[in-house]
Amino acid sequence: AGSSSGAPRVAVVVCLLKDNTKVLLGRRRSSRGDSTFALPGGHLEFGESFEECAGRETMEETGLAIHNIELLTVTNNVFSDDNAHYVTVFMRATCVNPEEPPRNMEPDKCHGWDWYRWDNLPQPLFHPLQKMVQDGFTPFYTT
Ligand code: 8DG
Ligand code: MG
Ligand code: MG
Repeated sequence: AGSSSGAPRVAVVVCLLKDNTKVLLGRRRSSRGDSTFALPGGHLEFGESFEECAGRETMEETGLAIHNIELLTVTNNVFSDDNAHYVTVFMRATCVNPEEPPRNMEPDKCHGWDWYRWDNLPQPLFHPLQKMVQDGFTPFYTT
């Protein structure tokens, strides 16, 4: 809400990978992209690195500790529904404890988290993520 008609803001979101085939998604409760499936993530805070922000937001929202945090790509996103503009930094990471289930730490902002195969993603996806999928982007490790 705060960014309406203001300067572009920086968001950091995390492709949290499981078995190098699945990502963690949650259905949003928000005026921006309500009911769409999105990655964990949020606003970059003053002085933070992308890696620090990825780890902090993932912990705040899912209770999961992450590592192997790496930069994937950056996209430019203008949200017509509430006139917001984000530069979105997409990171990838894996769980420190692969067997630990995600917890819905912010139930006012999310309906809950689950793992989804990239070749069977839920619909509708949050628009910035939908754009990436349409462009053929994948977050996984290649050998
Ligand atoms: P914070 O107060 O915790 O910092 O913010 P938040 O409540 O967690 O914000 P958010 O909406 O989850 O994330 C900030 C913005 O990031 C969001 O409004 C638009 C942008 N964004 C994307 N793609 C994605 C995505 O896949 N997931 C999330 N969570 N945000 C995304 O462009
Ligand atoms: Mg957050
Ligand atoms: Mg968030």
